[in-house]
Amino acid sequence: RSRSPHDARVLPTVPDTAQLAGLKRVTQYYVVTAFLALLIGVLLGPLQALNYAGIDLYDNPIVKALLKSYYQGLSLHGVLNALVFTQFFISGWMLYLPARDLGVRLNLRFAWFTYLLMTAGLLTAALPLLLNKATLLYTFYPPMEGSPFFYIGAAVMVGSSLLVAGQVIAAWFHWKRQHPGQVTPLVAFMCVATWMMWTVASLGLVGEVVLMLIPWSLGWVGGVDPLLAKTLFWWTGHAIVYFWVLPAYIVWYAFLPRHAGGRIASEPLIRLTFVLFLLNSTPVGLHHQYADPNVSNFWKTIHMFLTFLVAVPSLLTAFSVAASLEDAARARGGRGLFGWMLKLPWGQPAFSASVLAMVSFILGGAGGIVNASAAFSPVVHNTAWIPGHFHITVGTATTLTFMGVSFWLIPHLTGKRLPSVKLASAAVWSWFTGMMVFALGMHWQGLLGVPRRTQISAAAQDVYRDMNLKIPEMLTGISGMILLVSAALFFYVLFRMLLSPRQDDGELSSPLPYSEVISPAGETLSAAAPLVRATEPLLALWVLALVLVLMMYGPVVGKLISQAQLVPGWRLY
Ligand code: HAS
Ligand code: HEM
Ligand code: CU
Repeated sequence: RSRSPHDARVLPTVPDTAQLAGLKRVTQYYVVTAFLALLIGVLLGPLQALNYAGIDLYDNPIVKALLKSYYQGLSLHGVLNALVFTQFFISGWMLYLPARDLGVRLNLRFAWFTYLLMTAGLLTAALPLLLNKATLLYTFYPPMEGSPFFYIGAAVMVGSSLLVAGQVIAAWFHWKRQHPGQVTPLVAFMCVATWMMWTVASLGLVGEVVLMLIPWSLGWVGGVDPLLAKTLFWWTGHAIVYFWVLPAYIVWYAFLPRHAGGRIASEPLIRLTFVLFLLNSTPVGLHHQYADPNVSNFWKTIHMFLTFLVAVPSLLTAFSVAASLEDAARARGGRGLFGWMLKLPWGQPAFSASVLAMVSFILGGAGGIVNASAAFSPVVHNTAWIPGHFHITVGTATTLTFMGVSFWLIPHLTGKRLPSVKLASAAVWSWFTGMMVFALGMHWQGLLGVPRRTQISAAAQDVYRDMNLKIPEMLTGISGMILLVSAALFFYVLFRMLLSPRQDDGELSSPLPYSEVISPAGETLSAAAPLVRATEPLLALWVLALVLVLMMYGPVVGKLISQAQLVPGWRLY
């Protein structure tokens, strides 16, 4: 078995114990804040699933006391789950990993400042959400208008994530200066590439919120151009899905093989995958806008082809991680074309969470390619199919992977112990089952023409009378109940773990699960393969990514700016 340079550093160099303890603490704050957001966000999900089963609980006195409307609940659900949970978890995860992998000393004051700023942004945006003053859904399309606090809080939150990006990229530069001619270690490479991608991707949203929505909501300008705002939103809004899923890819590539008892297939291939995401994640956003006027079909078609292209690094991931799993299973004595799968450690929650997340993502990814096809889009756009798609991408591929990570990361950070492998396993399997049933129900309803973002349970009974909706409605309702049980199991395990006494510093009892590599990248650039050398200059590739986005979005945004028509805001809630 060949070994990667990582193996010598299974516990990568740590500057000193105070630095390590501080780094672990700030990471823990990020991760716990993330899961608190998920807890509230997820509790609203079953109500929505019941809505799509034709059961309206929004008149129930308890629900009514908490939520003014279906749409207030849906706004909270989307923002807390998709925007807050992900960003906080990722900010902690992708600060800690590269710092450990590079063995660099971070400025912890700056890390705490960033965490506090992000939390202040979160609270500023949460207040109007809770007061029903920002019931705009998580996409906050104008001319729907909310409290300026919501936009300001959102801007501060996203801005803080860019500070984390800056700190990690700066740490990498520092490492590069100290290690001339060396190949960046794999995990750090993946983190830096992801953060760089996010800096390019977030420009659209930052422009929209800072230049348009904040001045408008403060009354400094009389109106807003809805299509320009929406276009800038999706500049960020597609790439953000890779900001959510690439941290899960890091788990699948770097740590899952270890959980399975196998090896990473190829480091150069992984580096290629992340560079492709850096270059191609952003200039695809128009696939959310096929139905919008005043954007030419020419650019929509270009973005469609670029979308198909950005599926390629995910396909590379699928085959390469499958190879790792097969390697693991055969090492455990697995045989046959498919029989080897039985030898995988399905009862280990840190393993099963990632693999079940990946299984859901096979279907989620296939659905994404349907959505991206301009010919199919009119059938599925704005229907229940779309929530079906993204609950098995962000709602499972990302969320279930992060849940699985928490089972070893929290022991690693805090020196506490996972209280029950059985309950953690039950949480994982029930989440997977619940989301697969949910996806079936929602995709099916979507094909029958049921719209998304609709309080369908309160609509006149005969609106969809001609359709045979009974079975998919039932599936959706049942899935909501399975997911409620699953969430209860997961949060029970999580809080019992967090509230248990600390046993040690977590370094030996729950080390970072680095894996061996079949084809490593090597340590020095001069001896490395051409693909390794070509992927190492991330800064140049980052500039190229920026140029590509400006090429693919410049003409579209330029035309919208030149034809801008400002309209006043609406409050529909
Ligand atoms: Fe998407 C809408 C297209 C990926 C999330 N997407 C959404 C929305 C969200 C979302 C939240 O083109 C809704 C936005 C809204 O509110 O309006 N999506 C795609 C495409 C991909 C894709 C082409 N989406 C994601 C990911 C998400 C996400 C990732 C979150 C994390 N999506 C769209 C389009 C729309 C859209 C349109 C707009 C729809 C509309 O009309 O409004 C691709 O990136 C997917 C590529 C993925 C694959 C799968 C690779 C499989 C892997 C697992 C392998 C498994 C193994 C396990 C090895 C090709 C890596 C084996 C197991 C053993 C036991 C051996
Ligand atoms: C929307 C259910 C967990 C992210 C929805 C909708 C349903 C639902 C039925 C569609 C509402 C509509 O279109 O009117 C659930 C259930 C969950 C769950 C039962 C588990 C208990 C999650 C998780 C995430 C997530 C874990 C992400 C991490 C979203 C987003 C929306 C949504 C972004 C779209 C909101 C919008 O359209 O503005 N959810 N969900 N959900 N969900 Fe979930
Ligand atoms: Cu997209």
